[in-house]
Amino acid sequence: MSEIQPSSYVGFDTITSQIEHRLVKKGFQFNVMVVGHSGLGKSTLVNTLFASHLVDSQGAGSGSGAAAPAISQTTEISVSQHTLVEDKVRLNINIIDTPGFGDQINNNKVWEPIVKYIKEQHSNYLRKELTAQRERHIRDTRVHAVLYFLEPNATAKGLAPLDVATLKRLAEIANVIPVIGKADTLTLAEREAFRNTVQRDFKRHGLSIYPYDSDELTEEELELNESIRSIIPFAVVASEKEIEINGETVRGRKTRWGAINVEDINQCEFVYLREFLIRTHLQDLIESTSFIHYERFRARQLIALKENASNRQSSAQH
Ligand SMILES: Nc1nc2c(ncn2[C@@H]2O[C@H](COP(=O)(O)OP(=O)(O)OP(=O)(O)O)[C@@H](O)[C@H]2O)c(=O)[nH]1
Ligand SMILES: [Mg+2]
Repeated sequence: MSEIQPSSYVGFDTITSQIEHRLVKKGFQFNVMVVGHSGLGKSTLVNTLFASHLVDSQGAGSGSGAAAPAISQTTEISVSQHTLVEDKVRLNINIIDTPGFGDQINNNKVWEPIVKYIKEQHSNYLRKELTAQRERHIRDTRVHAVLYFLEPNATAKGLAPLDVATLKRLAEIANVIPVIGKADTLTLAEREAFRNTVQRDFKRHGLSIYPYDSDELTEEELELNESIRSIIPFAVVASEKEIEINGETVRGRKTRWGAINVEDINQCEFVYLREFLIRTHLQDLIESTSFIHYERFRARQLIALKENASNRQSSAQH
């Protein structure tokens, strides 16, 4: 028996462009959250991270130009929506800003509202997935990346106990990307020393920090992850203002060592962070959320549902 050979060109090699066309039409949804101690520049950073690339913004903290309202202390979890378009690809970014912790007398369980928010998004997604008339396209509000802000520490003291406790809870349910806020308050040597202690602490406390390695990754991808891991936490400087450096207007800050252009890769890692989020790891952040964190949540919920049902059944029989 001979195998059936297509006698002429069938054309299924266009499948990649068909998929691409569909993805581009649908656009991508990416949700990023900022968490950490109060006053570390979380709101300033997320308000400006994509500012130079935005085409449209809505909601709290959507200002990106010089006329934007001043950033004030964040008092509740708030979501702002932004859209980037590049080469016909549409990227919808939701930024979830959260109130910083620190000023409460009781700093116990500061992570609770944040954990609750992340789990609620998983729960909403699961509910939509389980309805009989399943929507063809479920709007994704799951948190794909949590930028966790660490207080800049010139004496290279490692992670504070509150950070360890919070990171532990968050790393179990989301992709956590630690950053050192207000890095302009440290010298380059101090940043490096702090980074090294923090990296050591991640290992010491068994914190599972993004990116994750897996058997499915290619040699090249593993190498990229390794190099990313060496600069985590990213030392970032944020600014809502524009300043003049050598006659050029740039987004920056004046510091005691001179002016810093936040977009200059020799002065801080703001650009690396942005590239990492939307250029090199966007798809992986979305997939890891779906296949690792959401999947874990989903499995637990479904087991709990089943147990509840069988408990109800057995109590009804007695
Ligand atoms: N030196 C320095 N100051 C910064 C930086 N980023 C923000 N600031 C300033 O720090 C102050 C607090 O910034 P926010 O962005 O409101 O800080 P936050 O982390 O959102 O604070 P909460 O909303 O209270 O959690 C503001 O005066 C900012 O201008 C930075 O990178 N370096
Ligand atoms: Mg804030």
